[in-house]
Amino acid sequence: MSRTKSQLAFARAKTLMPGGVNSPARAFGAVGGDPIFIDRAQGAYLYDLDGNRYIDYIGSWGPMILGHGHPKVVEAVTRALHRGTSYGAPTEAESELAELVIEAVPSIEKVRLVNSGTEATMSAIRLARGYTGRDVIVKFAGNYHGHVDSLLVAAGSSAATLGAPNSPGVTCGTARDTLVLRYNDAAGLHAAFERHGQEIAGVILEPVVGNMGVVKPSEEFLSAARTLTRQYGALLIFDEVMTGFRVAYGGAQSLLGVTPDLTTLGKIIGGGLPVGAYGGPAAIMDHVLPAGKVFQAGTLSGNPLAVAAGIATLKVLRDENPYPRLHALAARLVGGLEQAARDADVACSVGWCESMLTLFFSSQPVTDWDTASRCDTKRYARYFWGLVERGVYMPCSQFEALFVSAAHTEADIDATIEAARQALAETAAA
Ligand code: KE4
Repeated sequence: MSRTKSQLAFARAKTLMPGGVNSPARAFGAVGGDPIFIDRAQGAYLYDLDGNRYIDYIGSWGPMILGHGHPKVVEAVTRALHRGTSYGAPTEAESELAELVIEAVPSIEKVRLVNSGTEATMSAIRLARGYTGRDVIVKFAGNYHGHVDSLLVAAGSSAATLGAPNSPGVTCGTARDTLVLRYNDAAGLHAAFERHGQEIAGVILEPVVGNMGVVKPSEEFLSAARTLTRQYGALLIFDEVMTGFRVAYGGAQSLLGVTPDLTTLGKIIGGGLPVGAYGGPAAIMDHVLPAGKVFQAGTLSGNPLAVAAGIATLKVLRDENPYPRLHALAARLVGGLEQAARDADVACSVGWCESMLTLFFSSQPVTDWDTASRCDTKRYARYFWGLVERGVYMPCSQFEALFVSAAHTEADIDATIEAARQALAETAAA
């Protein structure tokens, strides 16, 4: 496959934007080589500048659950476009999207629309701090919540000590209010609350993790998070930016049977355009300006085009219910990948929840960042490129989820399994 035009485009982009991209995950740093520049997308497929076609499993990192260019989304955005692109004033469409979210997620009585998942989590932790009057936020290694200063923090010297910045520009003062614990470690969470319980404003977690690869919570861990936050008067925040409307129409909380105090959303609720949201009980959300005193604002929040794409997407998900078929397609892919890894004698394990999954290059199950970080990322990189050469576009990092969309077919899944079989055999030989 020639990718000359992508290489030339990347050389130009690097002279204009840091690293030639507008989000680091896209720069292929984790797999090496030059990123592929996309010309267009349709259904389950991406087409690069050189005309190569790929079966797409990144789906814009989650939003494209219906596939690219769904006619109802295209029609809704086109119709909105001709009525103007932004007003900076309230519209009925924002209430319609809010109603769809509130109907889908019972723990949400009121919701505020923003422009990204990062804005949603940043606002949710500010609200938790404003509502409780406390400072400390608990997060978990391997969970990513966007580039919020308070959440760009590495674990402190020992799990029960407050965090240290893990990016230049994040101050020690900011990091000091963040506690980073081990995911799926109920005992560690108990210890942290015993030591800091009266200072903790909120606990934020991915209820099904996508950002270390797909990792499910243990019942004990999730139950501890719910019990301890309630016992100490802290808020439990489910970051469902990725899992919201992805693993079920009601999100991961509808599958796990645990009700958070706040939920953050993004990705799918914008249907590929910029929308994030945070929501919860009115008693908490009415602390947000102008109903309350916790400040949060945004010029393009509730943007008519983005909201139109979100409404159209959620209505298709609600009315056509693709979830059983998404589950079946993902199950077919999981079975095929596991068999291909066994046949190639490559040690792999799978993390999977509905239409998001990860093939870990690890002989042991991945349950937290410690086990995830022991994966063979070099072999994953060879597997990634082996698939690219065969027209399959997987996440460009071992520590990401792949996504099956409603536009994928069984033939796409079978072609992917065959490509993976060949790519895995190559990695075994390397
Ligand atoms: P954004 O600010 O990128 O819209 O959302 C941040 C965010 C928050 N919470 C979760 C659970 C997320 O997964 C994300 C963003 N996900 C990454 C990929 N795993 C986005 C890709 C990128 O950064 O380019």
